[in-house]
Amino acid sequence: MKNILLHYGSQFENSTLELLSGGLINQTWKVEANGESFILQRINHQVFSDPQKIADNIRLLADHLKSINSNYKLIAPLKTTKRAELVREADGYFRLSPFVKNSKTIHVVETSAQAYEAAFQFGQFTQAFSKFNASQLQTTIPDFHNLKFRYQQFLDSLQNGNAQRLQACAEEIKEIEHYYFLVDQYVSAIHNPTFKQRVTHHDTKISNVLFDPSDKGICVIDLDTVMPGYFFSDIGDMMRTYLSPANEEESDFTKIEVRPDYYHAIVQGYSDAMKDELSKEENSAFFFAGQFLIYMQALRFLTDYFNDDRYYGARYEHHNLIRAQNQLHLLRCFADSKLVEL
Ligand code: GN1
Ligand code: MG
Repeated sequence: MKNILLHYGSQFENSTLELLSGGLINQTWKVEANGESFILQRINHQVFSDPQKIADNIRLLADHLKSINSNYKLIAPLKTTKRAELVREADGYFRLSPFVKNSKTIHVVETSAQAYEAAFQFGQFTQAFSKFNASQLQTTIPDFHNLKFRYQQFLDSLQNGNAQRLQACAEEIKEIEHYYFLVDQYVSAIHNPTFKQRVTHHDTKISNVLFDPSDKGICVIDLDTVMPGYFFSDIGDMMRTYLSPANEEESDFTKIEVRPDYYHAIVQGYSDAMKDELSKEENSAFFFAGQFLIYMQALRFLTDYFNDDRYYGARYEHHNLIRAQNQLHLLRCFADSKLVEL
């Protein structure tokens, strides 16, 4: 780690590192050097096959903000002494960003006010680029939130996956098939010109928002999956991860519930930040957004279980099955919640 940091200058000679609890894909550390704080991240290059695209995207976005004199806060990575945005090592790519002073991250959403703040921040992020042509961005993970593609990967796993696991999961397979109408709804949405492709974050979990000490949102972080996309991706992942007090790791499914006040907070926060960006059709698709993303995550966990956990990994034998069942349970709770459109 010290070697990596030295690419950024000699002030990192006496630095200390603390591993921050990370996601399933990338790893993150907080670095202290010379009285200043930074964030160091290792990018999983199995998942992001060309990390330079991430850096190029962030630079395009930063240039755009500058060209319109926007004061939107975008956290761009620091450059090495050789002016590179990434450091390549045998075990992946690393990048260093400034740590925003007086900021904190939250790992579990505990109030609907936090859900509102986060949704406002993700809405504001997309809104800040409303005059930017999103198709200029490069795709850092192809077909990342393409539900049709995810369904095809599921079908492929039914053909080629672990036979024993497939045999034991007839119930789950049936349930996944039962929700196929969501794939159809997704396909018709993306063919509908009133659903616009915008600058979309694609990873709207709460730990990707920085908060100030009084729980006001400051900005969003982790721009790896920023690509052209649809509002229902960002809204959907907020619903998937904020509505229930128990997360995707919970194996006691009785703890999973859908909190209506959190749903309304997400819709309100996002709408307040987006102002009149969303079309009438998009405004009627908030509930679809939640179904779309919860379903896609159930599909991805189950597919990975059939593929012997090669994408998400597993900390115990049936980990990805539990995660898939958990998400299917959440999907059922969401459908039963009778949440009406605002
Ligand atoms: C992965 O690494 P993390 O936790 O931010 C995944 C998301 C999933 C999430 C499920 C690049 O995100 O799409 O929703 O796991 N990211 C990638 O926990 O696959
Ligand atoms: Mg991420």
